[in-house]
Amino acid sequence: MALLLHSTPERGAVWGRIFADAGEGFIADEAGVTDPALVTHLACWTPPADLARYPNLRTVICVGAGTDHFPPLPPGVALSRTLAPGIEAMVRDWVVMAVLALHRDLPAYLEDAARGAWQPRPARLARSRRVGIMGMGRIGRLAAESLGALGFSVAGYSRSGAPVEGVAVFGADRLDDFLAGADILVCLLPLTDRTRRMMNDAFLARLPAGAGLVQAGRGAQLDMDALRRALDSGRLSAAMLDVTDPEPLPADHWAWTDPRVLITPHVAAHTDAAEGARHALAVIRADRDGQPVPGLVDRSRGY
Ligand code: NDP
Ligand code: OXD
Repeated sequence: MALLLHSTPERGAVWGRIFADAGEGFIADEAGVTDPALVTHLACWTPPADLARYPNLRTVICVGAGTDHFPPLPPGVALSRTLAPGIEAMVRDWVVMAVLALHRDLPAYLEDAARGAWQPRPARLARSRRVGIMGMGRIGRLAAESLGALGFSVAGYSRSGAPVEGVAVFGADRLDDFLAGADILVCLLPLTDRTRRMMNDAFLARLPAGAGLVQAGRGAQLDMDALRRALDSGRLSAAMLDVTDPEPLPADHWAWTDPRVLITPHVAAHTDAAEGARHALAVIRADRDGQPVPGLVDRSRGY
């Protein structure tokens, strides 16, 4: 019984030490597989092409939080996404940065600065700004807590509408009400059949005039042409994106040079190697003990 890591040598070195300390079988890369039948777990960002090579494979562990890029797995093989406090904290930090940037007009000040223009603008109190977070999962809840602590008026939106303490959560049947109250909209949704291209012209038109958009989910959720139209019409005042469609965003894409759009290249989080290894150990042990596997992805709903 062993875990095969399909990743970088740097990650392999950290995982190797942690697995050795834990007394668990570990293979640092495919070249080190002497007997494919020994491989019971595989950890990777993108899986190797031939998973059928491993007849005793039980779980594939995605070393990140989102698993939308995973192909179908062989029958009986479970998919686990990495649950790591570091991923969640890093995305939360990025979202707080982006919301503050839009709240305090950073895109406009950067544009002024490029021209050497000293041009103060009126500022608003955080409590007068309504932030709507789409996706009240592990990251959305953390972001809601931090933004609430900064004084923003925070609402949430999720498929189930499950309650979250201190946040008004809207279920999928109340999208219109949710959007109408989002001065700054934050997307922290997984990419699924339902959320692909969700943010299109009709969707953005339901936001208050001059709203801000913060996108840290997945690029394919936002129609980039609709984003441009919403900025041109004034429906949106500015946007900050960590994920784009496509990725990488081509060097000549309009969004790079539009002063209303701030872009980071999908860097809101990366998985700390040690945290990833600890998640993998938890998966192996839960599986061995017949317990629910942490981070189990429900592939029928897509997350
Ligand atoms: P979770 O699975 O914990 O939460 C997902 C949330 O989205 C849940 O609240 C869920 O609703 C909601 N949801 C799913 N589908 C819909 C839908 N169709 N309509 C409304 N709500 C929906 O995920 P995480 O918080 O851990 O991560 C969210 C996403 O963030 C990841 O899937 C990934 O795409 C992205 N991400 C981006 C990173 C970056 O670097 N930019 C880094 C890490 C993650 P319910 O509660 O009812 O199930
Ligand atoms: C993730 C990511 O899903 O980095 O972990 O996007």
